[in-house]
Amino acid sequence: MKHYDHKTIEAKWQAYWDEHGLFEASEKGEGEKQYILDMFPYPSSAGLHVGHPEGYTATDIVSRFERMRGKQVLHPMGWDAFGLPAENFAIKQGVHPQETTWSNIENFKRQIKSLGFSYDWSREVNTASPDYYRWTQWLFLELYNRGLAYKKQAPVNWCESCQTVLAREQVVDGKCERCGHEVVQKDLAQWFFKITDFADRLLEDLEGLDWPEPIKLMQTNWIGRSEGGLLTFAVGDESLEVFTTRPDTVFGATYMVIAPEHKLIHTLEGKITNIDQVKEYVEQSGKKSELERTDLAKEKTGVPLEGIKAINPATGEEIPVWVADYVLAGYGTGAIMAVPGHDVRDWEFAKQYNLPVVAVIDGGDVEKEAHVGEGSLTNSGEFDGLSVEEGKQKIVAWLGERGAGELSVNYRLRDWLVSRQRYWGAPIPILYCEQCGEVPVAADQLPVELPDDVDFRPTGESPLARSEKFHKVSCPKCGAFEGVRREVDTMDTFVDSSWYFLRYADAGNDTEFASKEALDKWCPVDLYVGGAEHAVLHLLYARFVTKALQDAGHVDFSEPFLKLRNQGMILAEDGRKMSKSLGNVINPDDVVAEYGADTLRLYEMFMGPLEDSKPWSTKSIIGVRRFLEKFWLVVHEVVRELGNEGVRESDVRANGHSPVPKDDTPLTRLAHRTLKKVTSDIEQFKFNTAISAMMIYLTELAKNKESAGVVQHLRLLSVMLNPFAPHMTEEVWQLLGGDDSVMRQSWPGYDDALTQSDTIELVLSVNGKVRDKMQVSASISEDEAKELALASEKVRGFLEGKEPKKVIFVKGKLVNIVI
Ligand code: ANZ
Ligand code: ZN
Ligand code: ZN
Repeated sequence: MKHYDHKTIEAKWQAYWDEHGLFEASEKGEGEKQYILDMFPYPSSAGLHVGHPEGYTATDIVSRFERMRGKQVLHPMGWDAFGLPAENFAIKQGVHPQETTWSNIENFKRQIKSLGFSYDWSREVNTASPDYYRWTQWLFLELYNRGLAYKKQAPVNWCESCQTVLAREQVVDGKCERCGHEVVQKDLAQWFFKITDFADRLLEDLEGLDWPEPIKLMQTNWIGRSEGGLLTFAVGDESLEVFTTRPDTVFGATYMVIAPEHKLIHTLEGKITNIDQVKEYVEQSGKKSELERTDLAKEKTGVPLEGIKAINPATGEEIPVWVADYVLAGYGTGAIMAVPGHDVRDWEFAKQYNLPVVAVIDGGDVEKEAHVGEGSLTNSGEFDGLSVEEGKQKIVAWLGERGAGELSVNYRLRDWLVSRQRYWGAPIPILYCEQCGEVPVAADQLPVELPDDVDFRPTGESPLARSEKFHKVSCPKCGAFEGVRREVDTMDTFVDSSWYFLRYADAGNDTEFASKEALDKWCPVDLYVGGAEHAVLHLLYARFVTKALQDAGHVDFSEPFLKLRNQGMILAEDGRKMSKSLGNVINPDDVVAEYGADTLRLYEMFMGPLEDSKPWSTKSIIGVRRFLEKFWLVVHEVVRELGNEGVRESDVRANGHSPVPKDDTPLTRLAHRTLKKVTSDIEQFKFNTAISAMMIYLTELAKNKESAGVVQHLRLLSVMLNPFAPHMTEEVWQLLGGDDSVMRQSWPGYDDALTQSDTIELVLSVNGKVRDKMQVSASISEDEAKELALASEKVRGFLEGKEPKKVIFVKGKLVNIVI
């Protein structure tokens, strides 16, 4: 017998699938469409991590399963290829990012292909190639033309040492993630996408999505909708607006605080008597990150604006105005009314600087701590006695009559900062003309290609600024050649990935980002799988872009991903995170070489529930390999016993090529139960328990090698197991006389009647008390059951030698003996 030689088998079937184009999603076809998508990887130089094939195997199982169920499946793969690591490598080693990226992609593709995933490679996308980023630039212009992309001066995170703007998530504990240098706030002109216009739709539409609840919650919190009031306080001739979720507490506002960036500091500069001290404070807080500023545990700092006072519009009293960095410039109005009696941060600040604390909601002791809970209003004039909710409405209305208040909704969500002072990204398609100002590049001039005559060393300005070639351009508006420069910033890579799923529908299109027909045919995505680390940004951006494109009439749906599932993290054997520095990284190439792709796939699905984090275990991978070897062995033994002709005949004799055995034997009942379980487990993403069920089935098959229907059972197992272990099941299918490729077989249906267990647990009781249990055949007769009950040792112990008065039998359940 041939041993299970995974190398030859896997190479053979990968070539076969390729040659027959079995993974290509066809534009024509009958079945319902299913768009099954993986989050595309960044092709790093480290190559594939064992975490990648976890999600990829899950979607591959579902894709293969759905194809067998007659669906038309679109299952594509591509590369999120722009990004910082390639550029950093270029800075250090002098190798052009294009070169490293393209060779990394080649390596990634080889690795992914070696795992037998059923991707339609004819639709591969690469975000760093001009025929892709041309459409990323087109998207930018679509947004620009609809007023959803704009440039404005804004405080951004800036690393002095790297000389670049950083995304919020690249700032770790106030330091640059790359070099550890302190990050400062800097005012720079940057490009933004107006995602805030979509805040309400982004919230409301979450409801209809089949996504994990924690992810929906994180999106909800990120958008952070708060209802409250905008209240106006007079400060001399100026006025100071604040956003508050607690207008009911306005009588307790004993001071105000503005953010260090607030413009009032400049407008009132002449009146502030300690302006030097204030300016010094403003400069110091510019060095802190948002996290440090809002950290509840950190001591609060602040400086009073001496020489000015505000008037509380409810009490008419004069109150001081402070500048303190626990108030953020980018939220609400960048100023607050401080209510130390009922807000924790205000309370701490007031205690520290000896500011008055007044209780305006009863039920607490504000001398000891802020009372943040419910209660009725007090010290609030005519509003005393109202509840918090009533107070909010009535006080805003009352202040509104005097032009000092209105209801308002505020969002935590900010506009999306998309410009980067970096090289390896899509250039922003905007020109600056001395005559005409900001001018968008004409659509037929796209792509604005990345120049290659650049120096990557960071200087604070995008490397594109120093390319000669790049700026040789005329103004599309006035035709001038002189005094025209291109925008030198590139786009955040999250822009590239905000729309890539649309491109797969029509990846080769060179006149549109995708045709209407192709989008109608395939989109939106039916199933999306990836890590939970993309819970907020990527998913939110893709949702925003979809809605913007819907408004522009380019797509007919409002949500890109109907169903989302997360995969957990695969940890090292020692339970720690796999990392190069710990030397505990498992390379998928080694696993494929030693055990085979089928084993790796099956093992990663067998490790536990998909969404859980779980440690790698070499011992378990060997166990999974043994399962495949056992299947291989049983098939070979049966084939040897019957001969090839015998295999064919026995199959026809069994029941004319029906995929599932139909006779009423325990083995057939097990087959139907297994099929039912595997079917519903795949539907529910419970791949590990599906595999266990197939293992049990195989154990029984091995015990029944000689039985008449065994060929049919083995064929059934190769169909069921095919989505999980596609290569070896093809080989086995062929050995068992199957025609064509097993992946082209229909997913078989089970017979529900045959899934009923053939044994039941029979309960034996005496006078209604359970005394014994027994496994018996489900079809046990009344007489047999009664006989068994009376013969039970345990039952006899309770009969005390008496003759039973009555013996009651309930079919399928119990025998009760009455004495
Ligand atoms: C008075 C007050 C009294 C507040 C009270 C709270 C409790 P959410 O729920 O997150 O929207 N706030 C407003 N703008 C701020 C800023 N730029 N920086 C820091 N804090 C700011 O929070 C809204 C509350 O956060 C507002 O309501 C304001 O404090 C504070 F018993 O106003 B409140
Ligand atoms: Zn840095
Ligand atoms: Zn011009």
